[in-house]
Amino acid sequence: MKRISLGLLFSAAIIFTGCRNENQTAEDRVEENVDMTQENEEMQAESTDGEEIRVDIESKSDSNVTGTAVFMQENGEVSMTVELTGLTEGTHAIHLHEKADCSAEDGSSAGGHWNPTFEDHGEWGDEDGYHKGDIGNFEADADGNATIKFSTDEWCIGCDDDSKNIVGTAVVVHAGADDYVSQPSGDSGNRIACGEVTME
Ligand SMILES: [Cu+2]
Ligand SMILES: [Zn+2]
Repeated sequence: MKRISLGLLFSAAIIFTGCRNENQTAEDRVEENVDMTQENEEMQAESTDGEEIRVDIESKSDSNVTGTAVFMQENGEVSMTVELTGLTEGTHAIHLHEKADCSAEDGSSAGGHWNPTFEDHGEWGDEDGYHKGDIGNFEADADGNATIKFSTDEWCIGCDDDSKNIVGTAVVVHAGADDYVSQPSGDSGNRIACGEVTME
């Protein structure tokens, strides 16, 4: 009998100590998470996973170009699908511009390229820099149609990080191709279509 109760007491002591240690570790973990949330912008981006924006793209500069853009955020990445009709066959540039304002007949109201990180214009991913709106060039087929797919973890939809949040920009399609070199916008010609990226 004596042996058993001693044994029980011993086990109870171990369990008690065990619990205390676990609690301390859990508290440490919570503190670590708070630090990471403050420093790690990607974790903030993940918090807007599931957000989706549908954009109507209207013609500009007397073009016949219309279409839609859909942006969706999943696993900290934003995917974009743009469908356009009414284009001339060949290469055209598409960018995000800095203002969700397509009111001007020539699309100039959308401002310059969206460039929240203050870099030079360039080809997406260029080590010498590029705008966060520098999506690049695409091809329209002989019928004037094009589907453009793009995805990146350098954007988010509505997160707190202004260097990633695409809400408040505009999708702009150009008459010509982006040369990826000319400043500040790649010499891409007239703005022939525009769509405001907003969360109504
Ligand atoms: Cu542009
Ligand atoms: Zn640019």
